[in-house]
Amino acid sequence: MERITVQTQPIEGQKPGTSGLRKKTDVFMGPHYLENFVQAIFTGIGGVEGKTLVLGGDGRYFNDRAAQVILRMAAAQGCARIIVGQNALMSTPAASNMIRIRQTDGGIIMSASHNPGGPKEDFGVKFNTPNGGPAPEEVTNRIFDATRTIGSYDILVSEDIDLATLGETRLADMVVEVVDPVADYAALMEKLFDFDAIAGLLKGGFRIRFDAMHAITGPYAKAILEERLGAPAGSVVNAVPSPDFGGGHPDPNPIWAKELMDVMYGDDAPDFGAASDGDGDRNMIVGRGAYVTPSDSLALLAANAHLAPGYAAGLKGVARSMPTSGAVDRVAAKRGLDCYETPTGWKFFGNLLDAGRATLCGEESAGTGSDHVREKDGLWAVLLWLNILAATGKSVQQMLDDHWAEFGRNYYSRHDYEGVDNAAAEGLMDNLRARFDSLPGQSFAGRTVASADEFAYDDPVDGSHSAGQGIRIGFEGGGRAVFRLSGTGTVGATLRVYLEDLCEDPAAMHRDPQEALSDIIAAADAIAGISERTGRNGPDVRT
Ligand code: VG1
Ligand code: CO
Repeated sequence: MERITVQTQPIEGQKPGTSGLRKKTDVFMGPHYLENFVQAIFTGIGGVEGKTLVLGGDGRYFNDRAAQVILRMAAAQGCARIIVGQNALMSTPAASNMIRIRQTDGGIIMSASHNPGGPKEDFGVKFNTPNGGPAPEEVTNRIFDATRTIGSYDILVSEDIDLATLGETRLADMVVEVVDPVADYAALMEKLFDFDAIAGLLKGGFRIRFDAMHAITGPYAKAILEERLGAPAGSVVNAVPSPDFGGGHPDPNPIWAKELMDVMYGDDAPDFGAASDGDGDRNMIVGRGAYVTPSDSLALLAANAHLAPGYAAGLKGVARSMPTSGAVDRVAAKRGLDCYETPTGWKFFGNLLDAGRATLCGEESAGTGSDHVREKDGLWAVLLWLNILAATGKSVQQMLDDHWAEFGRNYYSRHDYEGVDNAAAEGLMDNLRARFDSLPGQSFAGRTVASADEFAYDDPVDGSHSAGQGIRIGFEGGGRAVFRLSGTGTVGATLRVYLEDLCEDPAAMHRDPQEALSDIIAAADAIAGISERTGRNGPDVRT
């Protein structure tokens, strides 16, 4: 086996976004593109010599080829061991768990998460640190710096490594350990939740439908929900990971998981439905005729997590990303829990979890998780919900009704404008920034602005500062509109507008969110000039 040094030069734009580097697949497949970025990761973490890493991905197109390249580069650079999921597959939360239980020096996850996959769609690579979490900004900045100075990379010339057979092989001096990607994760879930209670619920005729959206959670959900917990075969649908996710968009929300929504709102709907995303860290929860917004799900899990064995001792605190609704804050206030507000992206929860300040975390984008790993975790959320339903004997709708009766309801919706012209999107944000002083006191669509600013975060654990994390407009009476540009897209800009209003009137808990938020929506448009500046009549996606 020959080890060679390949000359290369920096490639523009290899800057990790909200969660790793995501680009069109053909960009990633271009000359040196993947190799440059992988080398930058290695350089950014001080080299891989003597280290142990985890490697896995969500199975999207190019996942298998990319894995071979990463293995050859690691072997050429003295890496001691790579623990790789069978067929280079591993969900993001399972990879986080593997990094932790094997105490590795980190891991590389090949995924563009909820972005579609295929030759014409998206691919991505991210590095997770030894705590199992996405690399914090200090590390991604070092990686980005390395992409700008790279001149060469070392790689082995070798045959492909067999990743289908479990067990250990060698690539030069490096051990390649092919593992079952599901087993350790399933064992962790069994420790956290009352599997007997959930199995009893299912045995009693409680029907579930889990939509894996042709992505990585298929094998996990089959093993856990059907094989261990006894849900009837067929409860898990779209369960075989496919390189293009069946031509779909593996993002669990009412738009992209419409097939599931139709079943859950149709005749003879099951009691409980759920879906996950490309890499298995997101979740959508829907009862019979009852969609649960992710912000409500976080609040409801925070209020009831103690019903599951893994959280019986109570929570140390909770955290949510800034654009996530304040529903969880109301739970925290009533229960006397610390509540943290972080920028968007799971990497900002890592320090709080490591320091034992928060147990549950969540984002409005269908991400919930806890200190059991350092990523959000789709199936974990599904199992916690099932555990709570088994313990209370309530339906999803009853859980929501009781929650709103106790804590009030934070009506919430996110409007996404996708593929917007970059300059138009930046212009919209800049225009808002320039008006922070003049907006308070002005009225738009009947709502008066109380505050206007741009969110910045000072990490309470390591003191790091992150600026420019989203523009917040607060209205008198408690409503809110937040404006942010996405950091995970690959074409143009995606403008996200997050809309929220608190309702404490018991007679008004069952309104359609779009209708309940109509004046906040109109005010947000009037303040930012969304339709005028983007040329769009309405959002592409409302969740
Ligand atoms: C989006 C979500 C954010 C999430 C991120 C990664 O980021 O809004 O909450 O953490 O995706 O999730 P952005 O920058 O596009 O708003 V995943 O499941 O795609 O890793
Ligand atoms: Co994801």
